[in-house]
Amino acid sequence: MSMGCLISVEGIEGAGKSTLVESIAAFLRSHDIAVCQTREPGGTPVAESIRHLLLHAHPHEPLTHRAELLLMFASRIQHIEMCILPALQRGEWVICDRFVDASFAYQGGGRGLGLEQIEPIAAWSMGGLEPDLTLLLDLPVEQAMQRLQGRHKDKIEQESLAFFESVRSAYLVRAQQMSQRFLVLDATVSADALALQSHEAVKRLWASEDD
Ligand code: Z5A
Repeated sequence: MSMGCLISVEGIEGAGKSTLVESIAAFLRSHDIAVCQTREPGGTPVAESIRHLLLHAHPHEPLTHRAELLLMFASRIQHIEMCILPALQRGEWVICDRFVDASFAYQGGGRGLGLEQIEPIAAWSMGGLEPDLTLLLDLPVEQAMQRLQGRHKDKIEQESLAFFESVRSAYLVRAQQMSQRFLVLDATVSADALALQSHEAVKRLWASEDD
């Protein structure tokens, strides 16, 4: 049996990732492709427990930036080994709402941790795994905030506009550096238009797999 493909969807909060992940999964299923739909941080029971630790502030002690980075990767290792790799080996297509690039954007760009600190941890944790396709939903921060008005915010979502500007820039830099697997999409358009563009990219990926 041939290995499945790994697709990640990235962007700042409110960019429309979860909406798009649902649409891609439904699109693949409608073509009889087995799908594993998942997210980070999280995706397995243990990784979801780490997510809870990451997104809910402790009343008496802040999480340090380096502890946050290592917890993101602890959750990712658990997710890769217990969920993603087994699914790929079963031939399923894995659609992941955020993946490794989020650590470079949020902990690198947002928190200001140096790439020289993140890169070796990523290399050690991922064992050579990387997405076949990464869809980056790019949206001005103010517009993303408007979409989320009135919603309860978790710990990271309470950060400043400047924090999210840095995250957005770091994503765009990474997309330029890894242009062979990134597709940057203008996320100001409607969810339907975004879905159409993404389905075309997914079709190109499966055509290249068939070659
Ligand atoms: N994090 C990290 O720091 N480091 C890491 O390595 C990883 C994560 C993996 C949890 O992420 C936090 O973890 C996140 C980064 C950090 N914190 N922040 N910020 P998450 O993915 O669980 O949470 P999120 O990014 O905050 O997701 P979200 O707020 O749900 O946003 P979204 O999934 O991108 O958007 P959505 O839910 O699809 O849509 C939001 C609203 O906009 C909704 O009302 C939709 O109906 C609407 N929408 C969607 N698409 C459109 C379009 N195209 N036009 C108009 N309106 C739209």
